[in-house]
Amino acid sequence: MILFYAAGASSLAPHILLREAGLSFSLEKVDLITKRWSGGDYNEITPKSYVPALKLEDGDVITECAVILQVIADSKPEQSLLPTQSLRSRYHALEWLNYIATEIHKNFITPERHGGVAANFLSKTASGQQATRVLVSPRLAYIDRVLDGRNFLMGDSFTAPDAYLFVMLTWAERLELDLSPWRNLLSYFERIAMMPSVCASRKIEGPPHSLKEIKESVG
Ligand SMILES: N[C@@H](CCC(=O)N[C@@H](CS)C(=O)NCC(=O)O)C(=O)O
Repeated sequence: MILFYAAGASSLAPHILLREAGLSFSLEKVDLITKRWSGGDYNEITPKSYVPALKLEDGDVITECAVILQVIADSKPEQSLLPTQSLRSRYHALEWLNYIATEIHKNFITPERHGGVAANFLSKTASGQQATRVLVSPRLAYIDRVLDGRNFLMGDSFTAPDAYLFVMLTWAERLELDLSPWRNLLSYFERIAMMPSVCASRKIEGPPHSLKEIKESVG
């Protein structure tokens, strides 16, 4: 499998899950400004022009983060990265994946375009960042309540939605969204940040793009 990624983007979630699953994979970095990767034009991999994309052994390319996470989890069912014991618990895990994709991930993505391209997916302006905080905060507050008495979204063990939510929380941190009022969410974030698969993935990807330059000049 080949995972196409950009540092710290939503693609970090499948990256973490691939490591948790213990699957063999390689990484290809995509430049989101030029839409190029080491093999050429990224739009030839996916005309959707965004990461993540997962190229399977037979050459088929799967996109959409929430679906890629399911492909990875189902490739190693014995790791229980999505529930296999009952359809009902699987539906609840899918409920989380869909919630994170539509209510959190999408609300983080800025409509701003820098230089005509969506080079950077998080807002770089003070007003854009504030707008993101307003949209995302009530959703995070909801998750904080759910996490009361739970270590992970599905209970006691780490599953695919946790990888996805963790990345969203790194974005909250980058936007200086203070998580400290949400005690459950904060300890959840800190717990996952220490997992070896998470540390390794973040180290390999390196620092995400800076949000500083426009923020400082806009003041
Ligand atoms: N619907 C897609 C959205 C993916 C997405 O937002 N990718 C961002 C990075 S997190 C991206 O590559 N943006 C570049 C662009 O839109 O040009 C998914 O769920 O995977």
